[in-house]
Amino acid sequence: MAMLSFERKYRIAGGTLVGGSLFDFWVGPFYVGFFGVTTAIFALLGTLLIIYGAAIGPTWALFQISIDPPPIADGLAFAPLKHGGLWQIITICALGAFISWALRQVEICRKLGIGYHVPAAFSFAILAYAALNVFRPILLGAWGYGFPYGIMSHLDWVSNVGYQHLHFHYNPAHMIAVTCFFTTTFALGLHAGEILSAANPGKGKPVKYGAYESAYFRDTITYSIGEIGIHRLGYFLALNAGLWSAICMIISGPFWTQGWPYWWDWYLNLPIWSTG
Ligand code: 07D
Ligand code: 07D
Ligand code: 07D
Ligand code: 07D
Ligand code: BPH
Repeated sequence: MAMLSFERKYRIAGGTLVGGSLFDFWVGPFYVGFFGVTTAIFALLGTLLIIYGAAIGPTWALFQISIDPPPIADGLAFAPLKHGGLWQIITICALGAFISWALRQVEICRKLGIGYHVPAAFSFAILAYAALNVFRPILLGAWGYGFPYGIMSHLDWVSNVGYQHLHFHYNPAHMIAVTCFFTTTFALGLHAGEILSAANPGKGKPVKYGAYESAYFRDTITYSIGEIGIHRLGYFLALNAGLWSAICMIISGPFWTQGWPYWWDWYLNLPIWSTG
């Protein structure tokens, strides 16, 4: 693959967190690094274990393959390989691969001399995964509360856990998370549309720039958040989508055991309704 002259300039030694210059090289376009090696090991092992789990399981139908966690009765103990042990090792591999991937991103940032915003954002996705399959099961006392690794089976899990709380939409942290997801898409729709419209003004017309973009939003909604502002807003919304998702699940079970509609009883119990 052709290398940009810019890339040649920045492909320099140093900036690694671990391993010094040992893995400080590129293979084609890929930076390797110590954490590239650990990502590859965890990812390969985890994937092979999923394939092994499928091989000893009942089906090769892609959508039906499922590697299940141990039964809830087993608590937090190590499980036999065929009864949840595979799920436990795959979970360790998955966390190892995700965290290694984030640390490799940190090393790339250090080489480029840029901030750590991307790995910081990815760590919110890792947090959401860990909330579901590490923190929540530990708080509830059994690995069996984690979600299974299967395309359809993990959807069954989401639905089941939702209905265990009667009506999951009533979870207030879920509302905040959904609002953040909807608003992130909303903001990206506006921002991407705006940039594309300025870059594509029509055949023969000059490409437009920032002042036009701001003027468009001032005309439409009286206010433009600005060039840097829209990226700060997007970052804030996306990170909060991940954060409030993690929160909405950590509280479901460990801190609120009833159906979520009952949480709103505080509203019905406000003294204001019983006066007069
Ligand atoms: C587009 C980046 C690329 C990623 C892709 C996914 C695998 C799985 C493994 C066969 C946006 C690669 C897929 C590595 C192969 C085996 C064993 C990211 C993009 C293309 N889900 N989920 C999907 C995962 C959870 C939910 C699709 C992963 C939670 C719902 C895919 C995780 C809850 C729906 C998938 C995870 C949940 C899906 C598309 C981990 C709440 C759908 C994902 C590790 C978050 C949709 C059949 C996508 C679907 C879907 C993967 C966790 C809910 C299979 C890896 C438990 C409601 N999920 N998911 O585009 O079509 O992500 O399902 O946390 O409707 Mg899921
Ligand atoms: C419709 C908004 C249009 C807004 C307009 C503007 C004003 C002015 C003024 C502020 C489309 C209005 C402007 C009023 C205001 C001022 C000054 C946006 C619209 C024109 N689902 N589900 C979706 C997930 C489940 C169900 C879409 C996930 C359960 C139904 C999206 C999960 C069951 C419908 C989605 C999940 C269920 C949907 C929503 C997980 C419930 C829909 C986004 C993790 C038990 C809706 C077209 C959207 C749809 C829809 C996601 C679960 C039911 C893909 C992630 C299993 C009935 N779901 N869902 O559509 O498709 O935005 O609508 O479990 O109707 Mg779902
Ligand atoms: C932030 C742009 C500004 C918009 C704002 C919303 C009103 C309603 C009316 C009290 C991203 C203004 C609110 C005008 C006031 C009365 C009677 C956009 C931003 C500030 N929903 N929905 C919300 C609407 C649908 C679903 C919140 C509208 C479908 C789920 C808000 C429509 C389905 C959840 C809201 C619409 C669905 C919400 C935050 C129209 C599938 C939540 C919205 C006209 C899409 C979340 C309590 C947001 C929540 C939420 C408004 C349609 C599902 C009240 C106007 C029928 C699962 N919806 N919604 O951030 O907290 O949008 O609910 O189509 O969890 Mg909804
Ligand atoms: C967990 C993914 C992390 C991914 C990582 C990377 C690889 C590598 C390699 C491609 C967090 C993986 C990478 C494997 C791949 C290559 C090369 C992201 C994660 C680390 N809900 N709900 C959410 C809505 C309902 C329920 C979140 C909407 C029903 C439960 C979001 C609706 C009931 C859980 C959300 C709706 C219900 C959730 C998901 C509508 C079911 C969760 C986003 C419209 C009957 C989950 C932390 C997320 C959660 C979650 C949205 C409806 C139940 C806010 C829009 C009422 C049990 N719901 N939901 O978390 O919060 O992303 O998880 O009705 O567990 Mg909900
Ligand atoms: O590099 C990236 O993107 C190109 C990083 C990434 C990110 C980043 C990255 O920088 C950021 C900022 C985010 N994701 C942000 C977010 C959102 C907000 C915080 C949030 C909504 C989200 N990501 C969600 C998701 C989802 C959802 C919703 O389900 C998925 C599927 C992803 N993100 C996926 C990804 C990857 C494409 C990439 C990324 N987000 C991280 C790549 C990575 O970690 O690579 C190393 C690991 C492997 C190559 C494979 C590991 C294999 C395992 C060992 C075995 C599989 C186990 C797994 C648990 C099975 C699951 C089965 C399912 C059917 C349930």
